[in-house]
Amino acid sequence: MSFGTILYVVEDQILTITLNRADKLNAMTPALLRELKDAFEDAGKDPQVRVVIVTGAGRGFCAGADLAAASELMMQGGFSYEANLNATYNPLILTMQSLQKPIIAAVNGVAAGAGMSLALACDIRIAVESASFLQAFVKIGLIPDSGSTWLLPRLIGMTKALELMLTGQKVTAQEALALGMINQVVADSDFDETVKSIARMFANAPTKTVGLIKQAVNFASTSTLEDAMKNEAAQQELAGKSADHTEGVAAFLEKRPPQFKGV
Ligand code: LHQ
Repeated sequence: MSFGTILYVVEDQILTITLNRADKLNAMTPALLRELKDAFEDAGKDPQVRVVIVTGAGRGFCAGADLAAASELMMQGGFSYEANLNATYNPLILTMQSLQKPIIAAVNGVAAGAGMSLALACDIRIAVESASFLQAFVKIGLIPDSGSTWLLPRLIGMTKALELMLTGQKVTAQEALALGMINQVVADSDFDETVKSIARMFANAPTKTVGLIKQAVNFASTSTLEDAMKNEAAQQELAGKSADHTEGVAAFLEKRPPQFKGV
């Protein structure tokens, strides 16, 4: 795969997508948003990909919308915030949520605005000690976008989510961990290896089932208990017919580690 604003590397069934605009803290241009969405779509179709890592080049994870590029678009006239979000950011976040493979945000530095939303839309978030998170939108007179108003309260509760969105205050990696916003904080020196070992675990997991778990949890977040259980039953029917389920049970009975193929 060849892209201009991101790096796309598949190794040992692990896809690493690196936002590659280091000098602008990987701020999102229209091209980067398009390429990111294409990359996740490709990941969904490629059986060689069983887990995705999203990270940033240089010292930042992602500083949100590239404000220079956005203001250029605005200067041209006729710019609609609504049409822009509906055409670019929203499809990207929905593509990530519907990807039936786990996505790990390797938050290597600051995640701001839609860059924070991008991290929130991943399934697992591992941050380096020096990382930080800010709902920068209010600082420039905008409301949060790219799913933050939906994702953040679900992750950390209304009280803190609203506070962070209303103030735009910066949260350190340790604070984010205490809030339940991220899964783990790792020392800079151990970061790459920790992220890789989590990705390796997922690359050897029953990928089809992992995708179904993701689907079921996302479904349940907007459904009744009754509908959630019906959906669990339907998804378990699919998982139960997977080769990995057969292998998992056989491995248990034979007292050996399972060899999951992801199907
Ligand atoms: C940037 C950016 C950036 C361009 C750093 N753009 N260059 C959707 C639709 C339409 C319109 C707008 O928005 C949206 C969604 C959103 O995401 S809105 C939120 C947009 N993001 C922000 O408001 C965050 C702006 N950035 C910052 O507040 C700071 O840069 C943070 C706190 C992220 C990092 O601060 P520092 O570590 O002190 O770095 P820095 O500010 O010195 O930035 C380094 C360089 O990156 C610098 O460029 P330069 O050429 O001067 O070295 C910045 O201008 C550039 N940069 N963020 N979003």
